[in-house]
Amino acid sequence: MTSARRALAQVVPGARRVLDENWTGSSTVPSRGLYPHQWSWDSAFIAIGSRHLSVRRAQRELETLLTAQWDDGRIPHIVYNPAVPPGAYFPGPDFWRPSTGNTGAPPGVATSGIIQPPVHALACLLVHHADPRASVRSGFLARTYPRLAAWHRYLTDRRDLGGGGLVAVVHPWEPGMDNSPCWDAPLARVEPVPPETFQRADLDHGAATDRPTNLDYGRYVRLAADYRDGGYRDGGYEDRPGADRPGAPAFVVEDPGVNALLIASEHALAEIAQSVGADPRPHHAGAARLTAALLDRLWDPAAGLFLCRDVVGGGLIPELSAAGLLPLLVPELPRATVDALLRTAAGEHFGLGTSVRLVPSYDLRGRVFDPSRYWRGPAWFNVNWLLERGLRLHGAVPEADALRAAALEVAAASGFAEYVDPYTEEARGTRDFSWTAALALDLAV
Ligand code: 9YW
Repeated sequence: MTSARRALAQVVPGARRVLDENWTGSSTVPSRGLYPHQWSWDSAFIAIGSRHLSVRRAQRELETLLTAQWDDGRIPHIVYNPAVPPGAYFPGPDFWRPSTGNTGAPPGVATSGIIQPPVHALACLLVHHADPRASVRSGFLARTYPRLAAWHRYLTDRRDLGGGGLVAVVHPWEPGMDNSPCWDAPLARVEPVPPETFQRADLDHGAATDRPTNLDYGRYVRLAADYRDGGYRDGGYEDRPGADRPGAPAFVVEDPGVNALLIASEHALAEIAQSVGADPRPHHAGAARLTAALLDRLWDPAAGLFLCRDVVGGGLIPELSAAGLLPLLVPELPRATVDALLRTAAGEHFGLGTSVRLVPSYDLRGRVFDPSRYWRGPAWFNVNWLLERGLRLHGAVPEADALRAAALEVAAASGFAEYVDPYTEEARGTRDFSWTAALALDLAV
């Protein structure tokens, strides 16, 4: 048997086992030990895979998350499982409760107050595609459409903190790439809380050399606590420029990955609108506006990559992250930009198809590249799944085929690892990780 065939034969039963073991009855935990609750973008990726096992389960996954939506439209990044002891994960549910005021969080469900990348409309559409007749019969899109539309409205209306038509994130956990080197400069302005004021739970399950540092955590806690204590208010301080704007978050970044995913999801929402008899045109127009703003504000021709914008400090952040390749998911990207991104992906900084088979999360030549530490170098399966889709969308079929084959082989060989060393492809982080299993399954079938 060839290694590609062997990988395929292992992926389907292995991925099914992981997804079954991590299913709680209403959603799927990313990992039983390290991440024992429901995470927002994880659930979107998980549903994309679990639709091949059970469409009803994939629908339930997404609808459990959407039920935790706040009044302002935000989808929280964590929905806590009340059956799990509060100390099993830090920050636990109590952390996010503001001392005063009504946040508009739904009653009866404990959630965080920050967000993650908007992959949900894309996931809902793909779940619908898995069995359109059953989906229509069950009213899945009719139920999810208004919530997805409110989610996108929250992002475009309340999170355009830079005023240039893009969504901004206010915490490094929001773009889902917690300790990306892109955050080093904006985070350096944040005063960390003292380490003795919080108790990390992640180090009980993961190697300290694979995880963010204590200093990172001190800053994450400061930013999250400040946002919470400000009542999760977004905006209202734009007319007070400068780093000391009262009430303004210290960390405000426009990330190309988050915005590219919103554009892809806005196109999916147009298709969803069409199938439920709503007007798709506002979603197409929204996607076109975001695409223009993305090109205008984040494209760096010299790097041949999209970069992050530091809204508080001003200017583009000169770090090359795989998030900058994700605009390949945008259908209306100009051909010259697509070609430049393809050259960058294969070039010395990401080495795709030349020095590595899976794209690393960060510049192989970067000043702080580390093949083991989380989002500072390792290859992640969700990023590679997104890139595979983007390559295919723009006609780079041999590159997409090679990436697909490598992802399947490495997912199975690594025990469905959370991430891998991009050079050696050795497993890092936790094993039996749900989105690795789900996305491998999606690539396999
Ligand atoms: C943490 C659950 C989450 C992912 C994020 C990833 C990590 C939480 O795990 O963050 O405690 O480090 O960075 O993208 O959604 O899988």
